Amino acid sequence: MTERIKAALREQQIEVPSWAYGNSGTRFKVFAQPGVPRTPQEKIADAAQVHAVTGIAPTVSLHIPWDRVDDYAGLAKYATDLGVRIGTINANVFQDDDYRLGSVTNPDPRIRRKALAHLLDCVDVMDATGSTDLKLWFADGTNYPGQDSIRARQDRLAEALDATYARLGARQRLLLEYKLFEPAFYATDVPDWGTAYAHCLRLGERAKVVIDTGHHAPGTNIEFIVAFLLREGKLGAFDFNSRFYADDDLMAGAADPFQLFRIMVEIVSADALGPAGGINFMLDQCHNIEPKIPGQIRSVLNVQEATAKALLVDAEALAAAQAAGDVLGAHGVLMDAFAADVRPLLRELRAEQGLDPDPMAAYARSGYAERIAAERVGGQQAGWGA
Ligand code: RM4
Ligand code: MN
Repeated sequence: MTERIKAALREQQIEVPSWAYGNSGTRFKVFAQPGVPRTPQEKIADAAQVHAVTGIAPTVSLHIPWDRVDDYAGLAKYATDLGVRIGTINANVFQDDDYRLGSVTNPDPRIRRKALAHLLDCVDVMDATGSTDLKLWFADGTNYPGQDSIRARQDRLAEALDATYARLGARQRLLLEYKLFEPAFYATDVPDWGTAYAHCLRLGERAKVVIDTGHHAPGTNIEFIVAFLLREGKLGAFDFNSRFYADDDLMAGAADPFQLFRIMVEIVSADALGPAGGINFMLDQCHNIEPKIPGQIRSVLNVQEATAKALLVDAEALAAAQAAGDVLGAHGVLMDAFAADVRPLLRELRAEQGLDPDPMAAYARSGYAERIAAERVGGQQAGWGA
């Protein structure tokens, strides 16, 4: 049993976002931190530290244009030299004055063409970096009833998605992310999993839905969405983070570790944890007040802990209780796994892999934080672009 769990955990991979290492904040204030990266290279170097101590975060997502460089193949080589790889390419069509009324759904065809050109540019970036996933999140929507035609915007969205999908290489996927509201407050163009699913279904086999855990209405049963999309073969990725209120982007597993466990239970029960499952487990977070690299390490560990607990669920006992209609027995099997302390097992696993059993302490001891604070002076600190 323990060996089976360890084998599954050894296969697990979590992808970190380049923007988590840059300055971020709310619309009220961005608090700068010492040692913050000034270039995409420095962000990748920070991500490499997370992988070095956790052993399970070998890829880093880029966001274009925040991570624009002249030589993407060179950037990919830079990453591999540091022991990590470039993962998902995130398109950004939400920070240009032209996009006030939307990007790919904008009523103005010139602006729609501009947005689509950026999406296609992102596929060029993927070709150069060897990335297989293009992640699309659109800030598009309307603020007032009557502002624009809800149906026409869906038509425009479909047109842009078709053109982007057609441009993908045989090994590349389109990941469509949804979000309930913000920045649009009346009608968001991709507000929920159903909308994302319908577009992906029409597009084809290599179009999949991304679940950002912070993008739902309060009380939404996210593990139901996970189970449903898994069953349909349409779950492509997660953007993990925690939320108390809206899209808070706090550390995964911080606000509701039980929810993260319930999500991972669905993943484990569908046997979708390893690379063969085709799910990209990404973090999408901002560390506004806590130090960024330790914030990422903590988040990776939180996902790993939730996964270990999910792997502990006694599947046979659960199935038997469910078949017998034993409500409390079945619930008890799940709660037993959630209540287990998996930290000793994870320490043991890390020691076996030649890692420090305590990644947070290992990073603190490494002196990396002090070194970047001393070295990274001058220049423009990276930020999430607001
Ligand atoms: C969005 C969405 C995207 C992320 C940006 C920064 O709300 O979650 O995944 O790329 O934020
Ligand atoms: Mn996201």
